[in-house]
Order: sequence, then C-alpha cells, then structure tokens
Amino acid sequence: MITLLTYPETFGEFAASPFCTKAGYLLEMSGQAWEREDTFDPRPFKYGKLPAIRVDNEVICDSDNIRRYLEKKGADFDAGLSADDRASARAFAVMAEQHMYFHGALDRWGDDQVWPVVRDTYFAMIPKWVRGFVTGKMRKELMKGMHSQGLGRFSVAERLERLELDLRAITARLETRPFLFGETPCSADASVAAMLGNMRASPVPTPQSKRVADDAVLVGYIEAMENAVKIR
Ligand SMILES: N[C@@H](CCC(=O)N[C@@H](CS)C(=O)NCC(=O)O)C(=O)O
Repeated sequence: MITLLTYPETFGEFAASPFCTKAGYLLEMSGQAWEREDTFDPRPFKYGKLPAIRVDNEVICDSDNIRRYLEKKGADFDAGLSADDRASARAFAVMAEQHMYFHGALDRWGDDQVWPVVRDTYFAMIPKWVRGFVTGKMRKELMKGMHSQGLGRFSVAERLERLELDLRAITARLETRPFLFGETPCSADASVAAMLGNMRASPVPTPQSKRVADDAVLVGYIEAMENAVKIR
C-alpha cells in the first residue's frame, strides 16, 4: 500500500496544494492501492514541500518523482498518445505547474481579501496570538519569491491577461475532446485539472477564481476529471 502524504482537504478541494491533487490523480490512474495521510507540516520532507509518498519505509518527495516511481512500477499515463502528443502533454503540464501555479499562489497569498481566510485555514494549528506574526513572515517570503519569479510585479489585470493565454490554450484543446489529449485523462490532465480546480476554489471570489468558475468549458473539464479519476 502506498501512502500519499498530503495537505488536508481545503476549500472543497482534495488538498490545499494542487500538487497533492495531481499526485492523488496519478496514484489513482496508476491502479496502485493507495491511501492518504494528512499533514500540515512539509518541513520534515526532503525538499520541504508536499506531496510525498511513503512505500515500504521509503519516502519519495515531489509529484514528478512520484510519477517516475509509478512509471517504474508499470504505469503509462500517456498510453496511446503519439510521440508528438506526449511532447505536447509535457508542455501542458509544465505550463500548469510552472506558470498557472504561481497565479494560483498569488491569488491566495497576495490578495488582501483572500489572505486572512487562507491564513486562518492553512495555519489554524498556530496559536492565534502568534499566528499573525509567524504567517506574516511566511507571506512576506512568498511574495519576495513571487517578485523574483516575476509575476509578483504584475497588477492583477496584467496577470489575468497573461493567464488568459494559458486558459485559451486549454479550452482550444477541449473544443473537440473531453480531456486534453483524447477521450481519457493523461498525465497533462492530472496537472492541468488540479491547477484549475485549485484556482476555482478561492475562499473569497476573485477576478481569477471567477474567470475559471464562469467558464463552462473549464468547469466541465474539472468535473470530468473528478468523475473519471475518483480520488475521494
Ligand atoms: N515541485 C513540487 C512542488 C510542490 C509544492 O510547491 N508544494 C508546496 C505547496 S503547493 C509546498 O509544500 N510548499 C511548502 C513550502 O514551500 O514551505 C512537486 O511537484 O511536488
């Protein structure tokens, strides 16, 4: 049995982190038996991040390393895809994880209306009297990272304009098929649907969460993935 070490369910999603949701999708798609174990604390893990899996006393950290592990055990998440489509699936996953993800993080940590709810949900275990201080430092660090990454320098409107290109690339693929590369989910869907679900699940509606929630194609896609790959 594989144990997925994940953040708990948050704002109606499988986990606070879309990478944990991606890992849940990959585990389920691999056909392996798995269970979840929730934790709030990523610090003990190799990269100081979640998700991770525990198998026979070995801990494998990072959702892509989890994918590699499952592939070594026989999973082929892109079975039936041409070499061209496998290459494009990789590009879609990277778009989701290395671009859309940061929009999601900024929407949760950078928006002054959303942040208080995020703080009191993600960090409810920190005593209230020090929570503001501790999480204020974490928020500052995260925003510093976003500034270095670049998206943190954009206004919300500029950011949305940039994100729009990704969303249109996704809906273009979905015009003629239920999943990004065909009739069944592949590796790219695990990443893209997880990011979109996370963006939609803002505890306070934002222009970004509304952009996703009001798009019938994107919502239909998130729900198709949830129905095709049941992780809860
Ligand atoms: N490349 C990693 C990314 C995972 C990741 O960014 N996890 C974040 C939550 S979305 C995390 O645990 N951050 C904790 C921290 O940075 O302190 C993966 O694919 O698993």
